[in-house]
Amino acid sequence: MLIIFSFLLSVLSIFLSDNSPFLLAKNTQKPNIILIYMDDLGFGDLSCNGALGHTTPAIDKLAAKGMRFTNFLTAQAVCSASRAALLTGCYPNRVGVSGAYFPGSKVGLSPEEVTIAELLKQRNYKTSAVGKWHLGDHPSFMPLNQGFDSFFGLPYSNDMWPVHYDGSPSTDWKKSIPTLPLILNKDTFALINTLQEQGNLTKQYTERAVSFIESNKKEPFFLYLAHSMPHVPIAVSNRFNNYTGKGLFADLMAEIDWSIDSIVQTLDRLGLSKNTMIIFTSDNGPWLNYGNHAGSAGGFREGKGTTFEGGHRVPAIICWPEVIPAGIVCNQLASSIDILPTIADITKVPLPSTSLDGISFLPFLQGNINHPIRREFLYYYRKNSLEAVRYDQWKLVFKHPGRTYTKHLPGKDGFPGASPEDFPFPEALYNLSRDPSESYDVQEAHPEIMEKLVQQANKARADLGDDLTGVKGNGRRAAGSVN
Ligand SMILES: [Ca+2]
Repeated sequence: MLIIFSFLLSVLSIFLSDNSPFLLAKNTQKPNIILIYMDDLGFGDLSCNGALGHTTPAIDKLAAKGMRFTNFLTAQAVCSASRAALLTGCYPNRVGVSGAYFPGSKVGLSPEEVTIAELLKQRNYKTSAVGKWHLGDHPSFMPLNQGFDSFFGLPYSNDMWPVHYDGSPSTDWKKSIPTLPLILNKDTFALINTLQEQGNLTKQYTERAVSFIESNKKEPFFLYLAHSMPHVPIAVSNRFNNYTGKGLFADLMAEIDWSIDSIVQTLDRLGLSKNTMIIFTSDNGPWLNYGNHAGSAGGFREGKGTTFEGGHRVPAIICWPEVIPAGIVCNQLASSIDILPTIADITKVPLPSTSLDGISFLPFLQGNINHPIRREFLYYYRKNSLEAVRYDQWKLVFKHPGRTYTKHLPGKDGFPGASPEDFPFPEALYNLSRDPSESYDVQEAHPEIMEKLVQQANKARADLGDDLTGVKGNGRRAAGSVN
């Protein structure tokens, strides 16, 4: 009897320990998905991650209702590259995208690449992109050609305009840049001429997002809300002007927090909260040389435009009450490139036939939190330089010229301080679990780890190439281009 009982118990435990996606209930196979992508928001800019200068109560509450990641990396610490990776599930250099595209760019994310929106169209989702695009502003690269039914926002960054840091008309090279256009679908909806007008962007995006949710409450939808802020120049709407008494950056964080709260309240009001998956993250770390107009990397080294953790480690929260247990903190390594395969896994859409770099973390969201999501990560920057590789907590940084903010006085009130681009960083091995700020080299103590990481780097170079060692790589695809 005891033998039969223990046999039944072991069968039951095998069944219960299986977190494979087929255990998702039918109604959770088509959740609404809201992907909120911030611009230049640092790891240390949320109060749930330890922010000191302001609080973000609505975002903290979202984290408390879902899962907060503390070891989540953007695929590359710069605007266009990170967005290409987010929407395709690939390292940006695999899909030929690097850096930040300027207005009139002749290249963009190839229309041949399959985006999250295009995947979800296969399951009849309604899709909308609201906010900053930045994957090429030529009509053939814009959101309506990448799986989105509608678009409202800026084609690129909010500092790509002929206006000086203090809001006066530009007198330098920027005066040749066109006036910043706010686009509705394919056409110019309004021109943004002043900082005061930029101050309405967060509010305008939020209103569009809310209205999209309201009009699609009866069918599954995918909303990609890519805020332009807190990328400089920062500005707020009238309501948030001097709202906190702690300066413009704190006022802006209050408005961003209000925006997230508005989305959450809308879902609650429409009864959609339980089966909507909200993903909140950022494209890269803070642009530190902007001083009081920049965010915080929360103690991680350097910031945007570098392969140190201050550039790559970004806030990440996923809330989906129907599936994810509340209040979980996840310190497993994960990346924005894992979002597309996770969404494909949930919605049972076949992955694109081209090679992909992301890994589904659905089992993890379902509670299998002790199993690693991914163990490896490649830190590429510039055109195609492999500046560092990662295995678990180990990070090998290769000798490379790079941007540094360290030991340079930051700017103030919209004016940048110095951030030299060619600082000679030496090779170093860091143990991120003992030394999260990458401050001491442990190469000599861990020759076996060095060997493993060097092998990992060589494998990556053969696939994706590396400008630092002159390896071309054979796994890269071309960006889209126009004449
Ligand atoms: Ca950015």
